[in-house]
Amino acid sequence: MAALKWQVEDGIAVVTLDVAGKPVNTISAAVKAEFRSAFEELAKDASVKAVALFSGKADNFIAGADIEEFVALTNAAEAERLSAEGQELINSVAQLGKPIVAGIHGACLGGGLELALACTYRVASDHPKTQIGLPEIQLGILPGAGGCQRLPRLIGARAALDIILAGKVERSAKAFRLGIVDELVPQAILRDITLEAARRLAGGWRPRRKRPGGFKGFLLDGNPLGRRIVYHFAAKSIAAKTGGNYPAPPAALEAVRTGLERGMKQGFKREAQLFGQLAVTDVSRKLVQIFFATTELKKDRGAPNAPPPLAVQRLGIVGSGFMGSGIAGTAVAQAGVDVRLRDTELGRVGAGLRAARDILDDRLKRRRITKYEHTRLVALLSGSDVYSGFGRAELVIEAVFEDLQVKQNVVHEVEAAIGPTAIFASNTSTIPITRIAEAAKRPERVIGMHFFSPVARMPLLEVIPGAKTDLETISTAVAFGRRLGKTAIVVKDSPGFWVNRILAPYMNEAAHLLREGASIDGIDEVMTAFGFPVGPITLLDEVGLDVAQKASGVLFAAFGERLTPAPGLAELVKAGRMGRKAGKGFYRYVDGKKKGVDHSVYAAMGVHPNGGPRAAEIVVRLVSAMLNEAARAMGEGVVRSPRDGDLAAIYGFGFPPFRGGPLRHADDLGAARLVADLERLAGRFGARFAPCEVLREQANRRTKFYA
Ligand code: 3H9
Repeated sequence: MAALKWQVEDGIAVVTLDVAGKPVNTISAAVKAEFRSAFEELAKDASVKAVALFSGKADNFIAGADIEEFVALTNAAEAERLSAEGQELINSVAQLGKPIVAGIHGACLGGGLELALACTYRVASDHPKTQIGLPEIQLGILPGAGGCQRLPRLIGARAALDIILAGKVERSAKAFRLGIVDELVPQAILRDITLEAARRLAGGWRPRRKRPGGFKGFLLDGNPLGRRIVYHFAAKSIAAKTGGNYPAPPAALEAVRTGLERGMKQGFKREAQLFGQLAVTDVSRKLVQIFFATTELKKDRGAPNAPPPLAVQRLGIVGSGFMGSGIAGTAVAQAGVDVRLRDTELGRVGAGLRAARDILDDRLKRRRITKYEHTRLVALLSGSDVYSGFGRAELVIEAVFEDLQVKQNVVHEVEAAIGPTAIFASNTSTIPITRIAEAAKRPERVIGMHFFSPVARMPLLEVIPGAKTDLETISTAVAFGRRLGKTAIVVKDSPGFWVNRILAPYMNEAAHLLREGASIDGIDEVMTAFGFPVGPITLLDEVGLDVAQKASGVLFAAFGERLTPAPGLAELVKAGRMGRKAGKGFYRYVDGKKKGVDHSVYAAMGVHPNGGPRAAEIVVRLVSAMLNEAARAMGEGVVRSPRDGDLAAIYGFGFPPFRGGPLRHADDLGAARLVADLERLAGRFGARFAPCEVLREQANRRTKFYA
């Protein structure tokens, strides 16, 4: 079926793109061919004075080039050709000789925005679903259909690089402020305003654009000398953010720079060459795998044959501390549900509500929501020191003190207050859900929802069914987590679940390295160079040393010697060094900002930095410890698939995405090599490195996690 249709109304050709059988419009080879012939005809048709381009999808304009098509490419030359063809098509739009107006509602991304940028005028709906941007960098490529040329010319080098180099996607209001779209209108009048603009353009009117940015913009964007400063700082920022692990941002900078300094033609050529090189890199392949794995997960209900989820409109939260208030604020901000927060004292309830409101205030400040939305959402937050209002909640999440007895008491109290089908979720990080559910009258409605801190920012949610949890409870917890914007991964009810389990040996090993004379910042630097957003010692400070200590105690009790708690940690916790939240941990914190290493920690731990093991050994020990535990836990079915294990590690603690996740990385290293490394390490450091059965078997049979 044709994806493009058009009819001519009063001299305006109204073109609609609607790729049949797909939830979103993408630009595939077939769609390109249709565009080409359509635009040829429109150019020739004398009755057509202007064109208005719309999408036929309810909430999507164009999601970009078809990613499936470029992952099928096998060499750089083919990929370069794909980019050049994309540029040609979009150039033919720009050179149609008749004005074209894009009426944008829904995601307008990648190649979709590149097409819109070639139009004469852009009108966008102010709907939250209208997201505009160039996310290519997130896939390890660059905007390869002219985006690196047209966006800087439209909004200036600085603003364009800000979007291109980070792969940013903005709401339409921001895109309007930046000058990417010319008009911002309510969705209801998008069509009329777009057609009106087309009519005015047909009558000879031309838009006058003043580039935003004022005099500073002129100094930096408007002349070659100023732009050199912009390129210099962009290159510095790329190096700091990517540590040289991602080739796409420097390549995109080069494509932009070539175009601005040597002209569009040279710019297009370089853009296509660089696109070609990037599209076949291992980094891009890994990032694309993550995109498809994440997309696939969105459709997963969390268990085979799980029924549709319950619709959650009212949420009860017990415990108004840091986690409870974080969940409350996030639930209101993301899902717009009614939240009732309950704690034992009204003072605590008030503090929790204020903290939840802070999340909404922050969104308002960053212009993610309007004042009107803010007022509406704040009104959804309420609290009490009793369970009033819980009777109407479909879901209750507890975030009280991490103690089995306390949690069981809460189950008891909550069950007395809620309806018979309501679900009780525990935000525990260490206590088995099945034990918590032992106190429940309806254990089938009890589940774990392990959020990470700070809730508003951390993208992962571990969903943990207990032994008796029913399927609807699982699908409801998963679906609600997704509504909160989280990547929800179902994990087995076993100690540490997935994330804390595979982090434990990694954190412990970091403490062993400190004992052997490695420095705090030395370890962190080596691991950020490996690709983690922060090193293991900073991570300990972020998580809280007391929290880490508690988790490692639980894991030791469950798994014994190989997860013996990190040496020296207990002394630090005793001395009140809990990490960032206490203002002191391994690093110093002033007004919430991380300062340098607190050198007195070495003495407190009774260790002396003396250079310690070499960087390569630090990496091998830390990474092998984690991969070994991940393989073992995978073998025990702690996660349902390698996909889930990898996504949880990437979203949970930032396992380097360009390495694809711990299990994908283990596959890349190969089980035989990993086993050999682990045996060598076990020989030197003891049984904690003994390779697990899963890896041994893979080495023997030459198998992998991913087929
Ligand atoms: C590009 O444009 C390169 C150019 O610069 C140069 C070229 C020369 N391709 O996420 P959803 C599928 S690179 C193929 O669940 P949502 C997706 O896999 C591209 N398929 O929906 C899923 O398939 P299925 C730059 C795509 O409403 C279905 O659509 N663009 C593509 O939650 C529904 O997806 C991007 O990186 C695609 N481009 O979110 C944008 N996009 O049903 C990537 C989607 O079979 N896409 N699919 O499982 C997104 O960010 C989200 O999908 C979007 C919708 C926000 C659009």
